[in-house]
Amino acid sequence: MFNVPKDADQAPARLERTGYVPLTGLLTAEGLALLRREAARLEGIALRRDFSMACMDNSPRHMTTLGGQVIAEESELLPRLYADEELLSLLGRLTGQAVTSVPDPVERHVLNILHQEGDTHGGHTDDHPYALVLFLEAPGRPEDGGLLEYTPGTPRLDALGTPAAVTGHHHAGDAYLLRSDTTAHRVTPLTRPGVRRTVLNFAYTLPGHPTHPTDSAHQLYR
Ligand SMILES: O=C(O)CCC(=O)C(=O)O
Ligand SMILES: [Fe+2]
Repeated sequence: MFNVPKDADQAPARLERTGYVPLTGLLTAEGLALLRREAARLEGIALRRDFSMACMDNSPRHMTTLGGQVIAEESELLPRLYADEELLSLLGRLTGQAVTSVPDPVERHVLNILHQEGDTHGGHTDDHPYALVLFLEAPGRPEDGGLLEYTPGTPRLDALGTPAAVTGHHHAGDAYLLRSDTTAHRVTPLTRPGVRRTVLNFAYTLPGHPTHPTDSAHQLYR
């Protein structure tokens, strides 16, 4: 399922410095094919969301989502992969910390699909320290949008869209790891029809890490 990144040992320092580590080609070709089939099946029961997230500066949500609680009922593969020992050990190496699963089933593993022109996952921080985002479909060119934008060293949403923010383009089969509770982040709008961006987001926490739950996940993944 996973190719071990070559520079995994440099990841903890990079995460500490910037909050972000790209994991180019993390998924094997077979792993990507398997996850794409699973996501296509689950998309049939996913729900369209179009609203502003009040607790995140009214940032926009225009996307189709499926929450972890539904995924746990409908998918055997995704909960198994989320808790996979090999994956947890890789995440331990990449973070330099003993990451564990998050208690809230809604947030553990979610499916996010941007599939219409203008679709965007607006600015926010996550409730849990780490997000592993796996790309199953992605726009081929940065001009098509769907870029990750994040703000090294700050959770301030108003730093998004300023020179302090950094963008990253990813291809299907790529992934990234984000220190997602203390780094503001968003996905830029798709700029044309016919372009799709599908990700799985696996959330992880640390032993004894305080949770500061917001209502945002439950609004997006009802
Ligand atoms: O799709 C992405 O790259 C980010 C997803 C995300 O931030 C989230 O699900 O909380
Ligand atoms: Fe996020």
